[in-house]
Amino acid sequence: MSPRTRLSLLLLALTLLLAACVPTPDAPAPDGPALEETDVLYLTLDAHDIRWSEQAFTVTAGQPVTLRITNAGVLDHDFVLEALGLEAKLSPDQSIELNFTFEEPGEYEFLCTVAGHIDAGMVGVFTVLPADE
Ligand SMILES: [Cu+2]
Repeated sequence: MSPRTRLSLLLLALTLLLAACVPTPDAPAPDGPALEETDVLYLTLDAHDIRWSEQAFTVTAGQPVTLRITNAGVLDHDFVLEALGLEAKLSPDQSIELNFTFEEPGEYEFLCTVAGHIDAGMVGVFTVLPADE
């Protein structure tokens, strides 16, 4: 093996070694704020014609909630949680995500205000438990 070939092989080996050290793009992110996302409570709610898929949720005061609402019906619906000032209209097939936190324990009603839909049963309740329990 000539000295020149030997040098080439050495450079090749070094290149491969360096390539192995470069982090891949999908490597896990270092510890950070992302960890706190595990504290979020993910809930789903579907609007059908004419009822909610769920009529009762239980959450804890101070716990961040992400509620994904999908209009699975053919009528327009809306979601109103008056206690938190939340209002969202949903066309058929539309999905939305609402992020909110109940600060105080209690019972909080949610409903669909489209005419006749409350009477049909599009009303439900969040029961919020004290954080200490
Ligand atoms: Cu409705």
